[in-house]
Parts: sequence; C-alpha cells; structure tokens
Amino acid sequence: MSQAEFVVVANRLPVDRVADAEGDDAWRRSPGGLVTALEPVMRKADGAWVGWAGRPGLELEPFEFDGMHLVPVPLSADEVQDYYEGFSNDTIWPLYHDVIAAPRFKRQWWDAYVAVNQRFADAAAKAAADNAIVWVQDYQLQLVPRMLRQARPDLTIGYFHHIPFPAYGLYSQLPWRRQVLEGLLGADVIGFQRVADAGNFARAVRRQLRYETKASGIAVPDGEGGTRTALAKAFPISIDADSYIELAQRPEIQARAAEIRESLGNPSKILLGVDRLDYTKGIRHRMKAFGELLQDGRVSVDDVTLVQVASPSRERVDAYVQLRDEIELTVGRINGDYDTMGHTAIRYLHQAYPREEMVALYLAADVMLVTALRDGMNLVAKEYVASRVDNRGVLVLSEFAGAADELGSAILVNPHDIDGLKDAIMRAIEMPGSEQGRRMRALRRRVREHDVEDWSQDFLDALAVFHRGATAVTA
Ligand code: GDG
Repeated sequence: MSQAEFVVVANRLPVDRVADAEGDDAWRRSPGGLVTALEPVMRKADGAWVGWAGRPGLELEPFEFDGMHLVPVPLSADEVQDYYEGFSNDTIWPLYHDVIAAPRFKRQWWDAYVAVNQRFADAAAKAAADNAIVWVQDYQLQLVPRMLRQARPDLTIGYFHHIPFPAYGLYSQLPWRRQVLEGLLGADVIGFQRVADAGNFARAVRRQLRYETKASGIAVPDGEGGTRTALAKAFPISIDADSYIELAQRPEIQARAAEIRESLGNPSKILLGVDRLDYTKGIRHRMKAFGELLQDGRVSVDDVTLVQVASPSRERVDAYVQLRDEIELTVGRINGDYDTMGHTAIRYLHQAYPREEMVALYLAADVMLVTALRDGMNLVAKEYVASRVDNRGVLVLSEFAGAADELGSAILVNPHDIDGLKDAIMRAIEMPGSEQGRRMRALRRRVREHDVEDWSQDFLDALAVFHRGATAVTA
C-alpha cells in the first residue's frame, strides 16, 4: 500500500468483523460517529486509518474496504486486558471522569499502554507519506503524538481528546502524569471538548512541566535549545445532524414511534434515557429521582413511563459488572413497587439497537434525560434535538456534560441534587407546547449550525497552520 497524505489513528478501525451469509468472516462498517465525521475527509484526501480490528490475536495485512485504506494494529489477549480494559478503561477513564469510580494504578497496565502506543505510532509512521497530516484520536493513545514526532519530525500531528481532562488536583494522582503530558504535547494541535478541559490541561502542563502558556499556545522545548508552539483548544464535537433529520422524517420511523407509544400503553408522557451502561452517565441518579417522584405521588405509572436503553459496555471490567447489578436491582425494586398489570414504571433495555430504532425512540419521547455526572460531550443530547423535526419534546441536560456549553436552552440540571432533578423532570413533564417549541427551535438551530463536518473542518484548519507539506486537507 502506498503512503498516505492523511492518516487517522484510533484505537478501533472503523469496521467490525462479522459473519456473512455463508458464515464466513466479513467486514462491516461500524456505525460510530467518528467514522461518519472522518469519512468525507478520508475519501477526499485518500487517507489511511490505523487501528485495532477488535479481535485479540488477529494479525492482518493492510487492506482496502469501502474506499478506505485500513491498517490493522494487532493486540494480544493480554494486551487487550492490560492496555485497553486495564489502563485505558480502569485507570484513565475513571480518573478523567472525576474519580466517580476509583481509578486503579497498576504498573503492569502502564507498561502495556506504553508498548501498545509505540506499536500504533510505528504503524502510523509507516503509513504516512512525507509531510503528511496525522490525526490521533482519544485517551487510549495519549503517548502516540510524541512517539510519532520522534520517529517522523516532518509530520503535522493533531490529537483530539473525546473525554474530559480533569482538574489538576485529580490529574496529579496519576503516577505517570509527566509522561502523559509529554506524550500529548508531541502534537501540534491538542483538541478538547470544552474550554474548561483545555484550561485544565494547560494548568497541568504549567504545574508539572513548568512550560509557559499564553492564550491557547504552549511553548514546548524542541530538543534543540529552542521552543515550538503547540495549540491546546476546545473543538466541541457534533453529530451528522442531516442524517438524523432525514431518518426522523421517514414515515416508517414515525410510524414506529407511534407503535412504541402504543406498546407502552399510550402513557401521556414518555421519559427516555439512552446511554452506554457506564457509571459516568448518572443512570442511578435518574432512577432515584424518578422512583421518588412515584413514591411522592407526583407522577403515576398510568401516565408516565421511563424507558431506559442501557447498551452493553466494557462487560469485563469489574466496575461495570457492579454497576449493572446495582441498576438492575434498582429497576426491579421500582417496578416491583409501582408496576400495574397494564403499565410499567421503567422499561429497561440492556440491548443495542439499530440507529433507525434509536430515532423512533427519540421521536416517541416527550422528555429526554441526560444526567451524566461527567461527560466529554454527550452526543445523545444532540441526536435527540436533531431528531425532533416537530420542534416538540424537552431536553433535561446535566451541566457536567460538554453539550451544556452549547445547549443552554435545555433544562440544565445538577444530577447530584436529587430534589433539583425531580423538580426539573416535573417541569419538563408539565412544560406547555409553546415553551417546548421555543426551546427546541433554539437547540436545533445550534446543532444544525455546528455539525460534525464543521467540527472536523475547524480542527483541520487549525492543524493546517502547522503544515509543512504542499497540500492542505479539507473536510
Ligand atoms: C465518548 C465520550 C463524547 C448508544 N447506544 C446505542 C447507540 N448509542 C450511540 C448513541 C451515540 C453514541 O452511541 C454514544 O455517544 P455519547 O457521546 O453519548 O457517549 P460515549 O459513548 O461515552 O462517547 C462522549 C463522545 O465520545 C464523542 O466525542 O460525546 O462524551 O464519552 O451516538 O446514539 N447507537 C445505536 N444503538 C444503541 O443501542 N445504534
């Protein structure tokens, strides 16, 4: 395979290995938002995508799929445990989400993280043409920018961080705090979801490394006695709004939404939560508030149902096993106390659904509950808003989700304040249509004006300033 002018490096390749009709292995494009965001750029720039194929032990040569050059990085079963489930999802994930769960610091996990990051960096260095642009994605690969710069000083390197960057007091717990900062600073542009995340990062750099920062610029030693400037800035991610609008306008999806309401016994209000089953999403807080509203008699199962889609996630990490048990116990208790033969309090679905069904659910829901305790952005909030082509429905949104910076016309809540959350849910249930319309129009305007294509374009424009090559990459 020839070398590419534009290279994306992410933990996962944008494809899943599935069985085809004959039972043989085949590839299928994965439905994720990142693929949608980067696909147009990849096609235009004839780019390559470096990532893990999702199966331990699988060793594959680079291959072409659906017009994309894919470069698989192999991971052994032990590496999946130590680098991915361990360091990425049991150290960094809880630490960066304000230690909602306790991060575990294990030296063996760190060693695997370093070794695997080096393998990703080597693969990217091999795939990239002279002066190419490389865009590294997310917290599993924080060391790649520096490793890549050391191997290939000609490259222009961007990094986008999809999750929060924590306050210094928390970040400083990390035994490898300096190495991670140095790893990230190998990039020319380091993108964050919120202005506050970029601020936390700059503060950590000042405190730990004593580098000077000015506005978004950070003076990083260039190894030759001088400095180069790295840019650390917010680039809030978004969704492909048009595709949600298109789905929401399809008659069969609208019919499905009506069918969903019907099958729930036509309650007057449907509340909806859609999350990966993750302790950062505040699913327990949401259920506690709803359970108390039932207990207080402020709502009744005859009128109001909560639908909670909790898609399976990280099922081999202990904290997630525990969380699932707790949530399922809570659902069982609330339903046991309040269900009637005809109506249920919480319709709990530990399943993943096709996008069409998600949009039907968004259309069926009068109130969307996004009560994350900490969340980089939260795309579900934006998907709900984009889908409401009828300008109806109410978004209740945690101020601890990045989306709150843009979606100020939602009902903003502090999910730790259960009384406040209960009042917000009541306000949403009782909100007159005219106010729903006013708020929803403002929310939809924002999501349509700033979609995922703007996000990648803004990031790549910032990166282009550092580019030494002849051609710029455009989204
Ligand atoms: C990370 C950050 C940041 C969920 N269940 C199903 C399903 N989903 C889709 C949603 C949405 C996506 O998964 C989840 O994105 P979120 O943004 O809500 O959350 P994370 O997975 O934690 O994502 C987050 C994001 O990266 C992007 O930067 O916003 O803060 O944590 O698109 O719709 N999709 C389908 N079936 C399901 O059952 N089809």
